[in-house]
Amino acid sequence: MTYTLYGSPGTASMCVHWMLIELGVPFEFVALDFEKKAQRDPAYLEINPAGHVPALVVDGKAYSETAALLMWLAERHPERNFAPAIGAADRPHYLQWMITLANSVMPAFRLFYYADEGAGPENAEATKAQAASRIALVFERIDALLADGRPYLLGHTMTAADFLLGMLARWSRNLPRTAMNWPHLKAYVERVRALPSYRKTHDAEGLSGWI
Ligand SMILES: N[C@@H](CCC(=O)N[C@@H](CS)C(=O)NCC(=O)O)C(=O)O
Repeated sequence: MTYTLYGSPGTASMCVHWMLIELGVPFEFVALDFEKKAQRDPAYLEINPAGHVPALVVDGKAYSETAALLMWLAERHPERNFAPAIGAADRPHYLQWMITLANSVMPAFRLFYYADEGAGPENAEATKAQAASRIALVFERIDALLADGRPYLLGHTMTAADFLLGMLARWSRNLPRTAMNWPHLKAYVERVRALPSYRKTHDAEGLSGWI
């Protein structure tokens, strides 16, 4: 089994990179140069026709979609319990949060950071404001959930959802209200970003501005 992760520092590939580091499995990270539009290179489009990162090549076959990759990696390494088993009591909440983060929060971040894509460059500021308010609504719900003192989104153990949320919290650093504006979410962020695997990912990608 070999893993090759195609990504770009600080982007959606970060949470998959982080999970691979946390899993301690061998992998190769291929950084695409967004400045040179490497994600639109025909050779890369063969790997991910959407022209997005991340893409994960496993035993010669390419797969994409951030949340799907996290959930699949969790299943491929069941010994780490990053996904509640089928039939487990917390499985519905796990699925609910993975879908909410992938389906509501990630697209809102995409709108915020690629604001021209929403309603054209002339409406970019309104698009950003709309995106930020959508993210705030979900952060509000997550903060309420974390208020019971649970260390991770689903409870006492880390799941794939924490890799996704930990990365999305970092993306909020340029929003009018960052994740640090909610007290329980702030404590959560401080907890996950202190994890050795998070630090290692941060350093490996040469990131700054959040730790
Ligand atoms: N739905 C995709 C979205 C991924 C996505 O938007 N990736 C961004 C980086 S955060 C990207 O590849 N941007 C480059 C581009 O759109 O040209 C996923 O979850 O994997």
